[in-house]
Amino acid sequence: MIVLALDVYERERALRIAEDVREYISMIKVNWPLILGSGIGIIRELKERTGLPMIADLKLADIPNTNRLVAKKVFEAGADYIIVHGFVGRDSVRAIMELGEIIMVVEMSHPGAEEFIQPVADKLIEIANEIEPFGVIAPGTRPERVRYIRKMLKKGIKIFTPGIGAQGGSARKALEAGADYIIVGRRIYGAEDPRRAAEELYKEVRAWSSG
Ligand code: O7M
Repeated sequence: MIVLALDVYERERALRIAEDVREYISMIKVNWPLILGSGIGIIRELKERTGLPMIADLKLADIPNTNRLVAKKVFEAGADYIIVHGFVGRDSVRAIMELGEIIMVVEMSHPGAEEFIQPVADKLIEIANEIEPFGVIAPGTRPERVRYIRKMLKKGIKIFTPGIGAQGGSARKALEAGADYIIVGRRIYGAEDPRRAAEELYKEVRAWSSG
């Protein structure tokens, strides 16, 4: 239930960290820093080295045709899931879903999310309940919002919560509130010993999961 947010630039470093922490994580999330730093081929390389599902976090937010053109290349590159924004509307989201599995942003973890995205979270939940993505993004920094989103969201749609660790969110609180996966970046890849950091987090999460 830990998703590693591998936000480093360098290919070698990304591969080394992924291999080091592999046994403690469930998926790897690749965002623009790694894609721009190492090229899109890093998705398949990480997938082959670790055997883990890959999430491409591009937060796509364009017209349906452009979303489709981008998503096609990213799925072809080996991504199992693509993260998309819902605020651009159902048609843009559906265009990507026709090509593969998606995770849709319902509410973000940073303070600025309160300006625009939190006020429309109910509408985004409504879209998610209608189109049934694999999962949604909810703020690990606001467990009360995770609890609310869990309550409003159709059963079976997974909740991914970024914001754990470096942004101040607690893994335990996010999971208690209903998160299925916690997304963690700097707390693992920024640690002096990423393997130990991942192991510690894994134990913390496992201890909580088993009650
Ligand atoms: O643990 P961190 O703070 O180093 O990294 C968090 C990762 O999650 C990083 O890749 C962010 O881009 C991403 N993220 C957020 O931090 N907040 C959000 O609201 C959404 C995401 C995300 O993954 O969106 C899909």
